[in-house]
Amino acid sequence: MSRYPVRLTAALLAGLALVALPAAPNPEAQGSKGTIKIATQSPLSGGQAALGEGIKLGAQLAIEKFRGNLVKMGYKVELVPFDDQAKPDVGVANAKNIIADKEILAVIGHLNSGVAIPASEVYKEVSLVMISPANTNPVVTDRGYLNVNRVCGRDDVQGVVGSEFARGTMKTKSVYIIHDKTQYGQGVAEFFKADAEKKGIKVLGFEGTEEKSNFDPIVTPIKAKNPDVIYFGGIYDQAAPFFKQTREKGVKSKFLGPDGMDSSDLTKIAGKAVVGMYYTSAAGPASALPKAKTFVEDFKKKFGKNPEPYAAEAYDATAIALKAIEAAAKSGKMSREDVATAVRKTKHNGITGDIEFDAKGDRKKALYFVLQVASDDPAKWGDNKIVKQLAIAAPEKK
Ligand code: ABU
Repeated sequence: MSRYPVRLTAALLAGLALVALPAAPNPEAQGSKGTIKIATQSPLSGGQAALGEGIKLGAQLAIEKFRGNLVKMGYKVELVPFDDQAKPDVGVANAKNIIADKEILAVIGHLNSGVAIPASEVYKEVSLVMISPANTNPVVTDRGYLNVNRVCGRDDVQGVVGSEFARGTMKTKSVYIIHDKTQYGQGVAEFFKADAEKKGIKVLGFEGTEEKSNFDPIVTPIKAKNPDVIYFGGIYDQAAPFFKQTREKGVKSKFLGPDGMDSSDLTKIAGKAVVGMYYTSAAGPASALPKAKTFVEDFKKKFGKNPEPYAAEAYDATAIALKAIEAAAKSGKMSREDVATAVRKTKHNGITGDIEFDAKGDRKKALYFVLQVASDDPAKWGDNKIVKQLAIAAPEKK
């Protein structure tokens, strides 16, 4: 819709709306000013679809809940979900289609930092704002782009939360580290390793693999070295079969990992092998978020299942996007850059807490958790025990 970037026309229309529109939305008038689209980008197919679908549904619920004011102003507000398949090239191809659709004023996504980073280079070309619910790699925001924000924490903090827990609570003396060679998985594993070594934990191995099914060649040397802990920097679709096979081979080491483990699909695939394991997360579990109670109830009622981790963050990210678009519409300046500027200034009391962005787009104070898997029943993922809960300020750009 070419009229959004035209500030004068938007201002004129906003002015007319004050005079002409009734207080309650008139269904026939909905869309009279055009359509505003919010895109999501996340994996909706493949092994990481559980988390990706949760992000899409969290955004959908927020649009239904918070679009009222924009509808009253005469806009139709729609969700347009894109499947990035957790693949950088697919995310970038989608991003090119997204920027070509001028009705899209915000992107909620991605799940994978390795997809978000190149895709956001495309959004940047047209100052299209991206609010990430889940991307934790520092590079996402350290580039200092006006259009890139996240409501979750960062791996340079999460890795340290993990190593402190490994040393302090788990009394770990030795660790074997596996990662998935992605920007996220290798990145968080490196942050964990660097701090673990500082704390005197002996790193017996540090290995990257893209293997998804047969972990025999990796498990054999781990078994020989018998580490106290095995840390997996990656995502549950790869970690779950790895953990399962590791236990089947008689390895007794404890398991630990970052937020890539945080999905009910971890237990769906690995079953009893992961019960009792610890993981860190930057996704707020519903039990730690009193304000998320209604969200969880609404989500279950509408979609017939529990929200996966990062669905609540997608809900908050979408609420922020809508609030910013509303502010931009009211000011009569509604270009994509205007919306990006408004997002950066938005303060939001969301279901995951108070959200405010710093100058580089990080949440000023983000939540971090250490959790323990409670059951091999995927439906009980929400019952995982919160062992530690922290709110930590985003690190300054180095
Ligand atoms: N932080 C969880 C999802 C993985 C990523 O950031 O790439």
